[in-house]
Amino acid sequence: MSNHMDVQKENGYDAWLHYPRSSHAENRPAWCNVIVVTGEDEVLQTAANELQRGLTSMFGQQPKISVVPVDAPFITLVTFRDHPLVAERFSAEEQADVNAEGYRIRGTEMINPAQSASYDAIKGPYVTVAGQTSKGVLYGVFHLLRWLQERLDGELLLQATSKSSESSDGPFLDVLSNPVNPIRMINHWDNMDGSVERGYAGASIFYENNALTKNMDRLRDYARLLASVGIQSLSINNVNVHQVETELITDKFLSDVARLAAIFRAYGIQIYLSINYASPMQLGGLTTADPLDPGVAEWWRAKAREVYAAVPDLGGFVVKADSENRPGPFSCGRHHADGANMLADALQPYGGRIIWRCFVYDCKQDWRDRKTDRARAAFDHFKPLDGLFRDNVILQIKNGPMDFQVREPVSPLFGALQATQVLLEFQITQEYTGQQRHLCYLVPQWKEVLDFDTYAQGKGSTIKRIVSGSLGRNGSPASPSSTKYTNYGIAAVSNIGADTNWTGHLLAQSNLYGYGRLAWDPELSADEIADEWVRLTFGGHRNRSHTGNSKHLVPVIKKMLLDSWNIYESYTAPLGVGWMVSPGHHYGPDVDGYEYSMWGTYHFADCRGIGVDRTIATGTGYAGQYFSPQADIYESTETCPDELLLFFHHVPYTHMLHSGQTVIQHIYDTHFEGAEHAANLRDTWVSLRDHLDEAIYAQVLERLEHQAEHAKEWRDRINTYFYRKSGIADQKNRPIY
Ligand code: GCV
Repeated sequence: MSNHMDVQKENGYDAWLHYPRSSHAENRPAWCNVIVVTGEDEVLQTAANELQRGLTSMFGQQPKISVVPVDAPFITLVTFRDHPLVAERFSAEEQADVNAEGYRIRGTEMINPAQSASYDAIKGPYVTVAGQTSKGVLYGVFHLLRWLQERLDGELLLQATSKSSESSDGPFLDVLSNPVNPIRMINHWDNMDGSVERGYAGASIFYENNALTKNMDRLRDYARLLASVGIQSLSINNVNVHQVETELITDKFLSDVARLAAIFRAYGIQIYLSINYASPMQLGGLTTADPLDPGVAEWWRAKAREVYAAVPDLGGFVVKADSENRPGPFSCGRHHADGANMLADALQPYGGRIIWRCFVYDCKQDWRDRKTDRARAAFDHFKPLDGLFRDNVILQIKNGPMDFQVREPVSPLFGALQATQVLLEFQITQEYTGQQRHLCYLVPQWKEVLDFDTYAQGKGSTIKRIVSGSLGRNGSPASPSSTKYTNYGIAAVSNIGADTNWTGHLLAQSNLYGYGRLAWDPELSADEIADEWVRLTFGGHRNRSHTGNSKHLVPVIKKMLLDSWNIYESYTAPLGVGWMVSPGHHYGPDVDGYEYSMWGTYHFADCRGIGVDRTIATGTGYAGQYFSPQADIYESTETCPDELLLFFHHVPYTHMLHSGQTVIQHIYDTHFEGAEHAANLRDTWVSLRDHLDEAIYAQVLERLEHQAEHAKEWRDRINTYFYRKSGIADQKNRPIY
């Protein structure tokens, strides 16, 4: 039950881990009394502590942690290796089905003493959370806590979990879950001065005043959030590595890095450092950073020795090279495989990885030159290098060919690389999708990316299969376990900061949660993930419904989330053309903001039409970077999907869309509707007022009110711009200026 204190301190800090006290705490299953831990491992201890913490919060009674079996119902946390009764609980096949970070959970009624060699005194049900590794057990614990919360919230706490043994046959709980993506990573763009590049939730939680933060508790709480959704890799500084951060790999900061690593290690999270490619010059006083120079390679080998002496389990380095004015191998006339491989060789003895970003393009192009196309750049740079990278190099590729716009096609580089390990890069921070002042639940967008079929090896060559490593590449079947490294997966740019509720907009927590859940299992739907998140976040004292459960809130908030991406898209840049944002900070409408700049992001609107001709026949040829049939689909206006039309084609305003509307009328309609829908989001939230904790209600309302106003600004700027350019009136005669 909620109490006054809970309500007073409610601020969103606990996010989806707030474990509200159950109003049915008396139904606490007997097996929640004791947690039996077999094994000494640090992550296993974390798992036990997390379970204890969650159960105590939900039921108001602290379970005992024991290292020996007890003669009463209990939960046991074990790795298969350490479980004395493992063969009884899970067959060899059942164990083999669990991968390195997966888990099994099984809850059954009492063991038949005849079957049990050592636990023959147990009465009643018991639950086992088991994995090959303690990390698997930790993820299993968070699963179990979700499972319990769902049932408590819905008043569904199964009788079976506390009933007597006689009436039971079969387990009351039986789960097998394996993460689909071996690497599930978060990238921080945090600077040591405490700022966060493209951060919209306050300052960095890692650094302040060019030093490591003193607030280690906050970091630990962040580790909890990440581990609870299966994140196991974390890069802790901006890919734009400035002067001070260059020194993170020196003895000035390595002991701090080691302290950070220890905090995250306890939650099964490996940290990575972004490095400055020119470090041998900036730190080592060398005259070159040429990857083929033996002195440079030796400098990095010595550096790796030093870094790994301080942090033996460092994941490796993340590298942004030759991109947006960062140094890289191009300046020495070398290509990116030369650069990446030289670093990879230095890290190889320690099992370290090089995560090499493919966001490489000419950021000083001439806007008059209509043949140079930024969208082509990643493919043009990296396709020729396919197969040349070491085993411990992974290429990190943004989901689209431009830069995290609200709508872009999927990068063709994923399909094109047939013999190179890849990591997909998403952006959770909402740089171009409302900067956490607008609501934009991004999971539906990410789902579309993951489900996209590249046809690289025929039908079914989806992005999710490529990035998980499960699509055989280069003719050979996929088998990450047969290689030394399991170097596939997903990374995403963090959306958190020092704001109390982590993400600024409380509802933006759903994107962090959703990213983790989707990286674990890309088959989960956007709806399922939203459902989980809303239940976990709005259960208990955060709502004031008389039942204390989130029944009333779930469908309403879920719908707000699920509609929000399309709403945001509808009042911003139309039909996939992108940009139209204020230069620099990227917030708010400015249709020509980037039109005459060097950044390669144009819409080419004139009095006749709009869009970028990226066809093979008459344009930049970008459409030809896809396999057939995608290349053919994009090449023709007849088949190109409406939502990407202006990304691929320059068309007259009177061009008829598949929707049956002209381009110009579509622009007017979507912008009027989009602004209305944004206002509806606010009104819907207002309708929930009586059900919500006051402070939570107010936090979100403030953002939604701003969004509704700002959507009008977008609507009027875009509509007016195109009315003035085209001279074509709105069929419905609505106000345009
Ligand atoms: C970290 C975009 C952003 C930059 C970012 C860059 C990148 O250009 O605006 O802030 O730099 O992407 O991904 O490297």
